Amino acid sequence: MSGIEGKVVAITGASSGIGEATALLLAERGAKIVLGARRPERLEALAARIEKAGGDATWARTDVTRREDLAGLVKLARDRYGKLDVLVSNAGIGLISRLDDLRVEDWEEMIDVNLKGVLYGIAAALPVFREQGFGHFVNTVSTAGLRIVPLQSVYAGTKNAVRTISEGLRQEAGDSLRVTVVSPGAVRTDFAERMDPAAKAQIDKMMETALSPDAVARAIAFAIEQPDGVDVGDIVVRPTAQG
Ligand code: NJP
Repeated sequence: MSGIEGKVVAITGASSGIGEATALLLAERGAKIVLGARRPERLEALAARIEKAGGDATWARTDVTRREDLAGLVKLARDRYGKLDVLVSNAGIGLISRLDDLRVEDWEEMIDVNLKGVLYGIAAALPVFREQGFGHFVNTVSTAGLRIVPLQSVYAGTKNAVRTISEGLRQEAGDSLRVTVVSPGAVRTDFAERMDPAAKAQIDKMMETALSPDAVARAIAFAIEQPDGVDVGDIVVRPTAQG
């Protein structure tokens, strides 16, 4: 199937920022949306907003650090809509800091959410995509992995691990599945909220020229709307002002 109309798209990290903007854009263009994140009240409100605008959405509380939650999200898509066309693994956290600070728990949390969370999504969706004979993985990575800067090394490492795994997945996927990584630059979202003050200062500076999350949503839509045989592998969307 080409285009976006009628596609069933599950999105992790759908409760805010890029995930929320992607859900709204794809729903507006006729996709059926399966929303996942940990804050149910936000998912419920977003699903209601989509339905009020004439779209179709459902949701499930999904913590991507729990493998069974990803399995549940994929199952919800199939139970409710009969298939899953696209899994957008977008949930991510950026607990950036200097390595000297030894914030080992933050490192582990980023590995659990940004890396293992994507792997659990692959584990949940790949058998389904194989059985269906079609499917598309879209993974949100980062320009932090393209231009490595201080404070962001562990975050960038998790994102580049996903970049590497996505390329391996693409090569193993064969001719019926698609794999896309999207690297946002600075985007105005809640992303920096949990950062410590020194790290937040670095990000706040970048936020002065940050993009609206819609810019990344449009890139994701571009990858999804391509005809079946066209696999958009890698998209970088950054502000023109970003160095
Ligand atoms: O940030 P934010 P973005 N299980 O904080 C969810 C990447 N990125 O939209 O669970 C499930 O508004 C959280 O939901 P909740 C970034 O690395 C961004 O900017 O309800 N979900 C929320 O919906 C990330 O991969 C920038 O708290 C979990 C979402 O993740 C993606 O863009 C730059 C979760 C985060 O939304 C979206 O982030 C860049 C869990 N355990 C890459 N933990 C940027 N904004 O500048 C968190 O290069 N979430």
